[in-house]
Amino acid sequence: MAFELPTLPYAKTALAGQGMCEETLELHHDKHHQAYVTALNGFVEKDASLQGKSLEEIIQLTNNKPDMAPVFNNAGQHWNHVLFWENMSPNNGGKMPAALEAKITSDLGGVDKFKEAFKTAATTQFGSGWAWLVLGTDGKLKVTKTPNGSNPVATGDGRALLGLDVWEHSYYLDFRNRRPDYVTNWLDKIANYEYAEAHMKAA
Ligand code: MN3
Repeated sequence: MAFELPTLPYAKTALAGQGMCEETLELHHDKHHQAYVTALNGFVEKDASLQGKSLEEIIQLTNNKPDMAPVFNNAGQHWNHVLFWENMSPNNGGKMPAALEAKITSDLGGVDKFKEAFKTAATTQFGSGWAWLVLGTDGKLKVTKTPNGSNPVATGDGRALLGLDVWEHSYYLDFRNRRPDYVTNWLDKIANYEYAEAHMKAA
C-alpha cells in the first residue's frame, strides 16, 4: 500500500498568530511533504525489496547505504514531517506540562537548559536537518541533531518526542535568514509539549 500525506491536524491559518504563516504551512505540507511521499512511493513501486515494509523498516534498511540514499532521504523526510505536524499546537503551543517538566529538570537540568541545548543543536546543524528531543534507550531524555532526512529511527538514539525542522523551507517566509529566532519562537510558542509528554509516558 502506498504511503500517504497525512492531513494537517489544524487549519493552515492556525499557527499564523504564533509565528508560522498560512503560506509556510501550505508550501511545507502540500508541496514539500507531498513531494517526499510521491518520491518514496515511486521508489517502492520499482523495488520489490521495499514492498510491504513499514516506513521505519525502510528507513533502517536503507540507512548508510549510498546506493539507497534517495530512498532513505525521502522515507526519512516523510517520517520526520508526520511527527513535525503533530509537534505543533495552535492551542497549547509552548505550554510545558508537569510530568515532562519534571523529567526535563531531572535529566537535562531544567526547562531553560533544555531550550538552550535544543537551540544549540538546531542552530549548529550546518545546512539542512533536524533537532530532536529524544527519550533515549537508557530511559533518559537527550537533545540531538541529524542532517538532511536522517532521524532517531536511523540513528537508533531512542524515541523521538519532538522534532524541529531546520531546513530553510520551514522558516524562510516567517523569519528570513534568522534561524535562531525561528527556533526560539517555536520552543516558546508553537511546540506541542503535551504530545511529547504523552509519547514519553507511552514508552
Ligand atoms: Mn520540511
